[in-house]
Amino acid sequence: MKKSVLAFTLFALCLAVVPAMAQAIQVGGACNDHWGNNCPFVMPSDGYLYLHQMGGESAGTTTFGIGTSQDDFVPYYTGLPNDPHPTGEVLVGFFAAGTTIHFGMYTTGLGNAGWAFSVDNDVPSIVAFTDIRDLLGMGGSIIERTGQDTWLLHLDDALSYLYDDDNNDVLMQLRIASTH
Ligand SMILES: [Ca+2]
Ligand SMILES: [Ca+2]
Ligand SMILES: [Ca+2]
Repeated sequence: MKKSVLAFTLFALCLAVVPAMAQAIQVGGACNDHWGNNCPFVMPSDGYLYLHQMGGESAGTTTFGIGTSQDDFVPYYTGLPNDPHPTGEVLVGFFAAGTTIHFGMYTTGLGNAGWAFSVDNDVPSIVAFTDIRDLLGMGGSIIERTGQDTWLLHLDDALSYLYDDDNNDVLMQLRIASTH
């Protein structure tokens, strides 16, 4: 094969693959808000926000918490999903109606380690906090309303982008209560 033909073939391959990847990311971004939050959870009313880990399926080990970066990350659970600490519900705090809650995760496994944040738009974060192929049938969202005051986050962990986007690595319930 002539060099010029080879170069053109490679160029054509790039043209075919790069838009496909970009489109996949855009589909994941279908539930983003104007500030780049992946599937943002916005407080529907004033209230106390509680988290409750509900297990999950992953070989990785995840610390889940609140934050927008490694610098302000506050952990609430470690050892997810297979060895959670604590196991029961935890209080995050009081938030006003309209507040977007920022979640973060740190995952280790198979010699790797990585972070994902609901406010970040890198590939690990998009896989973790959105449903790129809409497998859950919620328009790309991972936030399932499960009751009057409860929601369930169908999260991938922060290393899942290396393997899959199966939206079941860490299941995290959110509950809002007017008192605590
Ligand atoms: Ca996902
Ligand atoms: Ca996964
Ligand atoms: Ca999984």
